[in-house]
Amino acid sequence: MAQFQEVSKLSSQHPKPPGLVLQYGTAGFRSNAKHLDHAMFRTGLLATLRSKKTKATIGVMVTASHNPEEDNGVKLIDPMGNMVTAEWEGYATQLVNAEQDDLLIVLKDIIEKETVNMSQEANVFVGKDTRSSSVSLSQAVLDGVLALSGHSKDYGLVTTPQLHYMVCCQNTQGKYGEPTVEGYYRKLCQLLYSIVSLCVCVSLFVCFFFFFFFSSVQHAIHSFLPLHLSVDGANGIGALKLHEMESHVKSELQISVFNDGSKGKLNYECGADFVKMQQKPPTGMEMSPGERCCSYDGDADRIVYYYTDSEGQFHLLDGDKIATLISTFLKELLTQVGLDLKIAVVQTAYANGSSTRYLEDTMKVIVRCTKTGVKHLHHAAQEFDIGVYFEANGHGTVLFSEVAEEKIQLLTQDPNTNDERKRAAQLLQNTINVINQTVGDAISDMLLIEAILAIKGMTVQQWDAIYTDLPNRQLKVKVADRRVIDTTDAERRAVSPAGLQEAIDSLVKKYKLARSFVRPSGTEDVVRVYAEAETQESADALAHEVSLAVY
Ligand code: NG1
Ligand code: ZN
Repeated sequence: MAQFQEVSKLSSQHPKPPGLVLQYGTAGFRSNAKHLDHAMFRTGLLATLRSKKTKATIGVMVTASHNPEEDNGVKLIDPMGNMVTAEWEGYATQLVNAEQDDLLIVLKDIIEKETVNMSQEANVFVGKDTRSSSVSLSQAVLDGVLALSGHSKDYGLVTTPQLHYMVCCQNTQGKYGEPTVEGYYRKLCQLLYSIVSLCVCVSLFVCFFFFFFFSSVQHAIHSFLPLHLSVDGANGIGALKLHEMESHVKSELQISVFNDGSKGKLNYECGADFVKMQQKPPTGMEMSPGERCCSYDGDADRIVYYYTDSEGQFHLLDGDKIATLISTFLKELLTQVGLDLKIAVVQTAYANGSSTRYLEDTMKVIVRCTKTGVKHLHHAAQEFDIGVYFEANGHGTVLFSEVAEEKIQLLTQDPNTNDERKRAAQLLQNTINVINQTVGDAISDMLLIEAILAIKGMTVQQWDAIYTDLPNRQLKVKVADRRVIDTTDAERRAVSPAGLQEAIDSLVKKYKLARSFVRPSGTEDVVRVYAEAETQESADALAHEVSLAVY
C-alpha cells in the first residue's frame, strides 16, 4: 500500500538507534533528547492510528516537564483530554522499540489487533515546550502523522494542560470551550472576574448583614483588588504564557514573573520540582517577607506556593495544602447550597501525614490513596461527585461528575432558591469553569487559588496555618536494577526484595510519628525513598537509614 511506502520512506529519515530501548511510563517517553527522534516520529504514527480508531482528535505533547533542558519527552492525549489507555501505552512501547526493519510488521500488527479502519480520517494536535530540541522533535511527530496521511494542527509553544484543553474542546464540539489559546484565556479569566465580582457581592452582603458603613464596604472591595502574586516560571513555557495572559487580568491580578527564560536555564535551580524537593526558594526570585509566591514546572502542569516569614524562614504550600484549601472551599459551598454530593480527596503515599489526618479527622472528607502517577489519581477521583486530586509535588485538579454539574447548574437557575444559596451555587458553577478538568494545570490552579484566598479573605500565612506539615525528606538511591523492588498497598509497602519491608518497619519504630516507604521511580533510573517524622533531624536520619537498607 502507498501509505506504508510513505511510512518506510519517512521513517528512514528518523532511524532508530539499534538496540535502544525506551519505555512509555507515567510521563510518556522521556530521555536525553538525542535519543528521541525515532520515538517522536513513531508516536506521530501511533497518534494517527489512535485517531482513526477513536474517530476523534488525539494530542501529542513534546515536553520533558521538570527534567533538565537536555532531556525531552512525548506524551499522547486521548479524546477527552485524558492519558491513553494501558493497552495503547503498550503499543507505544512496542512501536518505538521495533528495530528499523521490523517497524512495518509491528505497525500492521497494531492495526490488525485494534481493527483500525485505515480509510478513516485522522486528526492530531501537536504542542511543544520551550526546549531547544522541541523544534525538531515536534517536526518528527508531524512527519509521523503525515506518513499515515493524517491531518495535523501544530499549536507550537503551549503548556501541556493547554494542549489537553484543546483536544477536549475539539472533541466535545466546543462544549468545553473554544480550542484556541485565546479561548483558553477567555474561559479561565472571565471566571476569575465573575468569581471576584461574586466575592464583592458576598462582601457587600456580609457587610450589609452586620450593618457596616458604606466606607467599610468600599474598603472590603478594594483591599483585595488587584491581587498580587510573584511567579517563578521555571524559565519555561509557563512564563511565556503568563505574559500572554497578563492583559486579560490586569485589573484583577498583578503578576510579577521571575525566571521567564530571558536569562536562566530551564528548570535549573528553579521551578516547582526544585522548590518542592529542596524545600527552598528558587534562585532568581525576589521575595519580601510574607509575600505570596508560586513556582510552575517546565510544562506548567504543576504548581507550588510559598513565602518567607519575618525571620526569613521558608514555608512551602505544596499539593497537599492546595488540595486542602480547594476541598475546604468546595465543602463549605456544598453546605451552603445544601447539596448532598460526595466529595473526596485523592492523594498518593507522598502526601504529608498531617494533611491526611486533617482532611479525615477535622474536615471529615473521604481520602483515597493511589499509586504515584496522575492517571491513577484521575481514575480514583472519577468515582466521586467531586474528586479533588493532587500529588504532593503540586500536580492536580478537581473532577466534577455529570450529575454534580447538572445539580449545581439547576440550582443557579432555580427561582425558588434564596439569594445566598444562589450565590453559593453560582460560585460553585464558576469554580467548575475555572478548573481544567482534563489534567493538572498550573495556570488554572493558580487562578482558582487566588480567587479562593480573595473570597475567604485569607492570607497565605492563614492558609499555611490550617495544619502543620510533618518534617519530611525525599532521597534518590541509585541501584543496579530498580525493578527488583516491588510494592503493594498504593506503594506504601515493599513486597520484594525479601526482608526490605521488615527492615523499614524496624527503622520506622525508632522515631516518633514516623512513616517511610520506597518505590522505583517511573521517570528516572532511581529508587525513591520517602520519610517523615516528628522532627526534621529524625526525618533526615530515617530517610538516610532506609536508603542504606535499599542497597
Ligand atoms: P516518579 O519518577 O515515578 O516518582 C515523578 C513524580 C510523580 C509524577 C511523575 C510524572 C514524585 C515523587 N514523583 O514520578 O508524582 O509527577 O514524575 O511527571 O514527585
Ligand atoms: Zn510537568
